Amino acid sequence: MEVRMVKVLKDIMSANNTIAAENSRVFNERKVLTCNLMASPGAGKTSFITATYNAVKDRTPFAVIEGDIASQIDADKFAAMGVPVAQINTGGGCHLDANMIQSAINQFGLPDNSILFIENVGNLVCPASYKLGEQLRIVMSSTTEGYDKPYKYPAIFTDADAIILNKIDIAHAVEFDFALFEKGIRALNEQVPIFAISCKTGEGIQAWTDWLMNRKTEIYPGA
Ligand SMILES: Nc1nc2c(ncn2[C@@H]2O[C@H](COP(=O)(O)OP(=O)(O)OP(=O)(O)O)[C@@H](O)[C@H]2O)c(=O)[nH]1
Ligand SMILES: [Mg+2]
Repeated sequence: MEVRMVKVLKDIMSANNTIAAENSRVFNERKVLTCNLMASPGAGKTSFITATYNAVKDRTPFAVIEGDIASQIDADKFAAMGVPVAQINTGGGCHLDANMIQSAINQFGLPDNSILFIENVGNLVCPASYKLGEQLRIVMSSTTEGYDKPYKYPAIFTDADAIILNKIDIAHAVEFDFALFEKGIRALNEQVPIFAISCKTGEGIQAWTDWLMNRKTEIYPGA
């Protein structure tokens, strides 16, 4: 009997890209700089968004969309700080998609002219394939994961707009190899800026937020 191949994945991606383009149009109209933050579970995504918020909150409105398989633990942290936040629970799904973001942006007080951080589901594989309408794709790795993540999960690092290396305060204890990490990144993405930071000590946060605020001014001059 003949086997019929069904091109479901292509259709899913095409539908996702259409909605991502609609999201992008909304973000541009409202001058919202949207950062899609992708990393492994526990790399420090929530800590990083918190450190970024604390560094820029006097200069820009700020909002967060949290993506998790379950729970609203991370969203509760931002709500407690007074940050507009929406929680998406994927119920098992390993990534956010553009449709989820479209629903979320209509359901919470996303301020105009803001920086919107989307904390994607902790995973270095699936989030790489799904555009959300973001302007910046931020990929984080942490020293405790080892230097080899760019070699093992190349796709997510290849089209990143910025790479964050977190937990440098404990790099020595886990014998992290900075040179091999950077070599792995450069083989995939020659120009991407790499910010080595510690959310615990605050090291590197200023250089990162200077870059972020400059990108906001370049993308939305005069906003
Ligand atoms: N030493 C050290 N610990 C950190 C740093 N950043 C985060 N952590 C710790 O790492 C753990 C995970 O941090 P989170 O910010 O919750 O990580 P996450 O990526 O948001 O985790 P999930 O949302 O569960 O995927 C917490 O215990 C943090 O205190 C850092 O720079 N240095
Ligand atoms: Mg988190």
